[in-house]
Amino acid sequence: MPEHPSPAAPKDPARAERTFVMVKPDGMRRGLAGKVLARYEEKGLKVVAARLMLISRDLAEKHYEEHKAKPFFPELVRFITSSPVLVLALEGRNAVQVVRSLNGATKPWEAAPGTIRGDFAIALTPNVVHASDSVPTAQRELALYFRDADYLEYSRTDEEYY
Ligand code: 3AN
Repeated sequence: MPEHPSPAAPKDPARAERTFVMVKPDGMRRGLAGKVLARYEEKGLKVVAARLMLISRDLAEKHYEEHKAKPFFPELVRFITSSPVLVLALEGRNAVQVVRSLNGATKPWEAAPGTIRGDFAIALTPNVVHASDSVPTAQRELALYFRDADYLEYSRTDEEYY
């Protein structure tokens, strides 16, 4: 590994895992996007795609497909479409697991202090962030929000440490 990899340096496959992250409507409306993004960046994950968007009802139903039969499904769809969200593709070593750890438990009252939900959330539906729970889920969710052309290649100056 060269000390200063050039932007054209071949990508290390171990660092190529990608995950999908969303700063939910509550996170955006509370002005937490910057703090949330900083946690992923500081950990060593690279933003490779990003978009501020209002999710359509159709997309929300696809996103939460696995919860379709659950009683809280209508509330999930209503909430996620209620205001713009920031969607991100993050890349790095074990990106899926790293982001889940940084986010903390789904139920914010179970989320450890120091995690995003542990520090910033107290209720269940507005729990600031969503992130893919496995590599196959990440592939499915990334495909819902991003096209190939949305991913941009660059190297971070601190990449030698990750
Ligand atoms: P995560 O977002 O941590 O992957 P999931 O996929 O189990 O959690 O749930 C999706 C979202 O549904 C959660 N982020 C949370 O906002 C909401 N949710 C999960 N369980 C419930 C529940 N029992 N009642 C209301 N909302 C829930």
